[in-house]
Amino acid sequence: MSLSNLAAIDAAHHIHPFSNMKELNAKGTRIITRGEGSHIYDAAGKKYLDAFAGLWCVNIGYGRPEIANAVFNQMNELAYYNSFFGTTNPSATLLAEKIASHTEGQLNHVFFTNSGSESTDTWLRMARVYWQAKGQPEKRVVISRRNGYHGSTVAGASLGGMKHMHGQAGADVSDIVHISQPYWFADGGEMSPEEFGLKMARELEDKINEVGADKVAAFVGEPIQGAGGVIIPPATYWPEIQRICDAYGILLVTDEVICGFGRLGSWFGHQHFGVKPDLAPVAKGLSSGYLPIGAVLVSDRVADVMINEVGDFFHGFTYSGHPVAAAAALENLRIIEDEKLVERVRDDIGPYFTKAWKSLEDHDMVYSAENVGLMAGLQMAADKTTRARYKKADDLGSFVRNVCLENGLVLRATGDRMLASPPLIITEEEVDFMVKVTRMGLDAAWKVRADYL
Ligand code: PXG
Repeated sequence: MSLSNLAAIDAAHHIHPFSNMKELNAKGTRIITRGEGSHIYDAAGKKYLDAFAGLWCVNIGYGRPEIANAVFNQMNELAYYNSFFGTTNPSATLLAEKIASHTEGQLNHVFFTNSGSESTDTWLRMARVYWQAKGQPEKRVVISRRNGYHGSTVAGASLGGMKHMHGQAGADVSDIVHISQPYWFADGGEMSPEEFGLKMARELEDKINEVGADKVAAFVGEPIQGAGGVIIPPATYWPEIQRICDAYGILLVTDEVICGFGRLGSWFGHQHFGVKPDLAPVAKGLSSGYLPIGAVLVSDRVADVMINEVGDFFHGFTYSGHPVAAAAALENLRIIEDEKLVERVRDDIGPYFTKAWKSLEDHDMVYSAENVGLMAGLQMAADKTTRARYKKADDLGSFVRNVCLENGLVLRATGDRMLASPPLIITEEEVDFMVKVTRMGLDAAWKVRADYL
């Protein structure tokens, strides 16, 4: 099958997620055919360093035969069985134990889903059912953040703070309200990042008082916002959020779909920031994307009520605890453990990456190049002292991304921020290549910057 044939078939039949299909069909989709280590290859044989790990998920890199074998063996042994009517399968049970073992006792119980979005729907229902069972059914309101991302189901789109998503088919789930994000570059003004972090966290307190603590079920936030642009909160933010959730008896939910499984140099993002969530949705790095699987990690506080007070929780998916997806995830976690990838990000490749990425701050286009572990954002600014922004920010980000792509590097752009999230197995040479090509993109942008002012 020729490349142009495949692109034509795709244009005729395949509707892509988050895509302008008219534009995409006109220019033709890129067809990715192979992956190995930190690299992907397109149908024309062109090689790219995938500094985005697919979609923030291929933590162990592409092409690992261990996972293929684990999946093959599990499919031959037991391709599917459900966990609804008093049954389980060994892979699902052992996976629950394995995940819990990395939460330091904080999140001892696991409910399986197939994606981050399903995990969002699951914890939202669970949080409300928890308060019902505690005799406070009016505690239903969930507070989340503008420019947060929690998935694309109706609940995910409602909980997320993406205006363009709310604008399409609405933010339909009731009793969800939003507060500001801790994005100091954009909104911090003359405040120090520390002052600003406290101010943003205290918006939660203000919102709880406005709604009434007796009506608020939970607060949710990504430890570091991913799709929103790798917004790394000031150090004062999360401890203050924890204080407020404790003071008002609100469940704390950390959305670990991106931060979980090593990306920040800790098993989970909440551990990096030193907070103790009651619930935590995960997906992506749980299987490194080899098969779809997600979960909600549940603390003893919530699980005790769900198990001892609720009775039946009328919720679940045909593929909750799917044996093959669970086998892939178990093998993925074995690899992360055996190859000490979390420690590698914390102590070795993470610090190397920090130094390399930060070196881009000398570039005229760049205000800051920040990261935690292997989750990185680069902020472009039209004026480095005033933090004035390029007016055509979306086009500018796309321009830099396209130059990188032409030169064999996959980076992500969100407005005037460039985002990176490479596989945890990335080598020093690959980091050097990544920074070199990013600099090429920035150099090219500098030459045409007037077009974006
Ligand atoms: N929570 C977070 C924090 C996520 O990043 C989800 C939930 C939903 O997961 P699923 O598996 O249902 O997609 C995500 C997903 C982007 C992008 O453009 C990010 C995600 C998905 C699609 C695009 O950065 N994150």
